[in-house]
Amino acid sequence: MKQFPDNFIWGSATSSYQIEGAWLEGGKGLHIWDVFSHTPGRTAKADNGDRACDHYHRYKEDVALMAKMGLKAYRFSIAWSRIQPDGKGEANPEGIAFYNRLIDELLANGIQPWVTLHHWDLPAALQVEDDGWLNPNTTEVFADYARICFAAFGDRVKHWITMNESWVMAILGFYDGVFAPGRKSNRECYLAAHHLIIAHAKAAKVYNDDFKPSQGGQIGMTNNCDWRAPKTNSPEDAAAAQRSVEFLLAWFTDPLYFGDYPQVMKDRVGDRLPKFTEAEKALVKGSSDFFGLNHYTTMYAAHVSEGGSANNYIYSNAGVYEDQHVALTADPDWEVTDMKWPVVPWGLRDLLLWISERYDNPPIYITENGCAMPDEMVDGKVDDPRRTAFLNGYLSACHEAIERGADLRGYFLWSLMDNFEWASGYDKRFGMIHIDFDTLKRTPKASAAWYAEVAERNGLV
Ligand code: GBH
Repeated sequence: MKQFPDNFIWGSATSSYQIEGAWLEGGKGLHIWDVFSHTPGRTAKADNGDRACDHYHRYKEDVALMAKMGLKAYRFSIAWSRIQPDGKGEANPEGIAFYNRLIDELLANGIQPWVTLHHWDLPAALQVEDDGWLNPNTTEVFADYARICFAAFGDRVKHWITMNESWVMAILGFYDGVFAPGRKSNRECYLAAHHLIIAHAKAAKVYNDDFKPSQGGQIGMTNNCDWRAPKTNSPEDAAAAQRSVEFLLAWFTDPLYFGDYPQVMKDRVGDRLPKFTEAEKALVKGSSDFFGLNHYTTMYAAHVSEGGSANNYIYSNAGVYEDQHVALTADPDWEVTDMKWPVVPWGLRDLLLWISERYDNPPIYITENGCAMPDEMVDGKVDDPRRTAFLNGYLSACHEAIERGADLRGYFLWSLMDNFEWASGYDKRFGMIHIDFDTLKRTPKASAAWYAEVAERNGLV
């Protein structure tokens, strides 16, 4: 039986737009995903998050299920447009009150809140009036919003995550245009990313200067990274895999740990890649107390001399492929999830070791890992063997990475419950809890003790 470190954090994660619903309640303003999902053709079956899991109204029921599963930590995000309906100015008391109720309910059930400030739902007014993340001033506006949250919730919240997956916001939102705000530019994506990094650093500075001394928490950034293994043992493919990870992850994490973008990106992107001033480098470097990682899958990477390639997956997954000259492929023998993402547990192990080596063994939290799997109801029950197998594989990979020296301190399963899977709508089921979206009835998958069973089998309890 495998044993994880004693104080290892076990949790699950969600995000505001994917579960809350109540899109026009509580004084909430519209955000870019409200607008995007109501724009014809942007989401599967024209699904949207208007009602989602109705968590805004049913949060008590949801916390009770978390407690029953034995969760010790819960990562959720705050909808900026509930706190500031147009993204600026006075806080909306009803928005503050909702998150106060949720946080208090979690603590009353012995569950630590881990709070993400920005999981993609930028207030629409900031997009329409200021061009959102293309405007350098949005970094200031974000820091103001963060200050409101630290002041309101920081007496009870000790773990803050500024940005969820800046790569997704920049690439899927500004290059592929398949996510809000739906733009397609190989220049804007780098500019938006630049501002996301600086916004993170400004919010971290607000926390470190004005709140950390009295509140004593931690603040960091979460980035997504799928692993890239070289397709062959040629030196060209080894370089292609390395380059691909740098364009995906080091784009964001090199600035956090070294104060600047990877050289390979500067060389290849040229003047489309913004430059940090010396003051910005100093602000950004060292601004993350921990390494937040979201990981889902692995692909093989090969060098190509011309262009690289997009692929037929739901996401481009390649970033600006014409800047990279990398072709990504999957091994046809790999099992794939409902997202068509390959299940490759060893990729997570290798990624954790890559991070540990490049950034001198930082404390890492896996803030998301999980899979979409079919979960048909039979006689009022859900059997979920493929998800259980996925978890066993990925948790074993985590364990191996720890044994080999990675400072992995926690794991949050994506997701607590089935929810609005962005452009893919409601059919992709990532949850530990099945939701019948017609009745919004909740059914734990496999059995009520499912999470506990997986944990026990892995020696986690
Ligand atoms: C996360 O994003 C989000 O934070 C969360 O809101 C979302 O619900 C969840 O994951 C599930 O999607 O095409 O095979 O190369 C995931 C970021 C980036 C992970 C693209 C998979 C491409 C896989 N994703 N990546 S593939």
